[in-house]
Amino acid sequence: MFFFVVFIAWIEIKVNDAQCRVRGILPHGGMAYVNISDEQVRRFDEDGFLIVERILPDKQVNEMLDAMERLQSGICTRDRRPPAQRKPFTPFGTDATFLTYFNARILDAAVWDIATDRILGRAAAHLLRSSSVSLIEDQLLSKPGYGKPLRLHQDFSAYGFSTSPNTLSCWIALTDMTEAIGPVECVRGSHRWGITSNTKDLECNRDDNDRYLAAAREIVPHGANIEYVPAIVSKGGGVFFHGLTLHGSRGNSTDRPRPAATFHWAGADCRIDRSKLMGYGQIYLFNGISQGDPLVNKYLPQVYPA
Ligand SMILES: O=C(O)CCC(=O)C(=O)O
Repeated sequence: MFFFVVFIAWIEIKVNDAQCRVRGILPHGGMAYVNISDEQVRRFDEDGFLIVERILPDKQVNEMLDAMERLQSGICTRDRRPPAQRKPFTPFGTDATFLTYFNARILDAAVWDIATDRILGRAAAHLLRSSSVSLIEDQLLSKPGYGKPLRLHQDFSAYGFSTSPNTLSCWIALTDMTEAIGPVECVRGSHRWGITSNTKDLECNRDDNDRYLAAAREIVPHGANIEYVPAIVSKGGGVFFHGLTLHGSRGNSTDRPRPAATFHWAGADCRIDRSKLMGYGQIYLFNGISQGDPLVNKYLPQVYPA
């Protein structure tokens, strides 16, 4: 009888594990089950991005949405800024295109826990083929109903302080995506096209396709196509893309806001060039990192191996 009960319990655990994997969560309510296969790494190498149907389970999607609401009301649950930096915070951007809370993890405990998750870090390290990764940025962003496009750009242009472009971004939908709501879209293969100089002022009018495409037209190799792939995923899904992959988002042609989150990691070969930090808004984030050192400190934690 005892062995029969143990056997039934074992079967139940296995069935629960399998169901969790199918639903994209870890067993027993844990973090996202993002398990990147070698085939996905190969596709990422080729395309410069990888769309993943499930990155965060619903519980974490809701936690990120709650955190965004808290920050909009000026509430932080865990202020990690140095005392001299503890000023009221405002989002970056405009009501017309989108509003972004940069580095929300420094202000909100729930965002910190999700952003620094080891499972996500492991996926990032695998895709970057890096022995380790550190988390260098996160964003909570809301594109409003009828928000304007955000033109094509490379995230590496924001990381001039890194000696290597071996960085990875992950954009996660916090609501279900349709083409009409303006999901992020990536340009296939553009991570191999070099670095655009077209980096300023990403806002763009809805009908200004030339402006939307400017960065891609500057660096697309002769004869290559500019092929966009939108991340049309359900909430919790998203896309990993390389720091040099061109991406942007078209206008939101619905009346619904389009919330999303991003996490950004640096590979082991990324070192700091402190001479390029000038103009960076939150310079304390690099406290204690000496010239030429890895991009790791208490604000930019190494999340894999943790
Ligand atoms: O959410 C978007 O529309 C674009 C976000 C983006 O491009 C970025 O965070 O670099």
